[in-house]
Amino acid sequence: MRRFFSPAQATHAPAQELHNGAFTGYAEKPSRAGAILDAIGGAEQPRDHGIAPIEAVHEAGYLAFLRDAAKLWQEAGRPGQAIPYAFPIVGRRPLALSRIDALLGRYSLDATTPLTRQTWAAGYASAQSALAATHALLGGERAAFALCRPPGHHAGRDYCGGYCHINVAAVAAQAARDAGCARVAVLDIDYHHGNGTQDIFWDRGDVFYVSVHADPATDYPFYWGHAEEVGEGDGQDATLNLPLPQGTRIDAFRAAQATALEAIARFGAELLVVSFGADTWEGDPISAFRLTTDDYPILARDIAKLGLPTAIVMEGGYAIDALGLNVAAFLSGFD
Ligand code: OKP
Ligand code: ZN
Repeated sequence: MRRFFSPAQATHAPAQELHNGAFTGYAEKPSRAGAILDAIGGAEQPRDHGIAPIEAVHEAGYLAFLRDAAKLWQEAGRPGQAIPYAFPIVGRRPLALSRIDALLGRYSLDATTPLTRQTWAAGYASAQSALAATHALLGGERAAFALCRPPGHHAGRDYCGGYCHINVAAVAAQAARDAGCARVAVLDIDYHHGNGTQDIFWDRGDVFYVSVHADPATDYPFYWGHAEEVGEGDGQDATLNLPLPQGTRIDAFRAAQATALEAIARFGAELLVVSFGADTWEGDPISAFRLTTDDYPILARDIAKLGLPTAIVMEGGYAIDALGLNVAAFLSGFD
């Protein structure tokens, strides 16, 4: 399987994140990428498909913010990484904002996604890896892997959060649509619900979003991913949420994924994007499912049986010592 990664993706390295009321080391470390590369035998550097496919799923003002935030933070005399602390909760009227703290709150879902001088370049490169995987499929490959770090599924059209800035799965899905695939599906099997991807395609009937994830009653992102969220307007029933309790093991996870796969087949997708997180693994430091390394090829083979061209984009997975093996195990299921 072709695999894509750009070295620029490793440059985003926040020092700390806010966790349970105190600062701890940032979980979404650059070394995640190295661990995966070692286990899968390296990757090709993606060709640059430019900014247009990113602008197709993100608001221009948000992208400008991502580009400028760390500079504005520095110009305000602040050391280190930019972090928001005040948020214009749902319903605030649009305002012309200039102060960095106002911008950070406007364009952030949470306070656990610090921005650095390298964030934009890393996020942009991560999206290029996702685009390279999509174009490999359009060129005839059955499956391709984008080692997308930073991840993307928590980022919406105009907000970052959950370690995500550019929604790489959405960029990949939209690129497939723009290349002529009439119907595209995104299957999200990261531990966390992909609120950003859901939001981006919420009212669209051409991209089906289905997620198997930890129940938002107990887990981040809390405000999205409940079973009753099914999309609206043209997107009515083009969103499917399958939340599972903490402690979930392979049998229940596989059954939920089977429900997701049946729905994707019924939808009539021509191309599939898989948001893959290895944070469903039993030893993940921030998650609470109980999948084992040997479970990943089983899940992957079930997906491969759909017979759709499949772009696998990396999302979470924070047990770095096991991460490479878990990703390699998942990819092996597509051989
Ligand atoms: C990103 B992905 C822990 C607080 C929770 C957000 C989790 C983001 C997960 N410090 N932080 O879906 O794996
Ligand atoms: Zn996750």
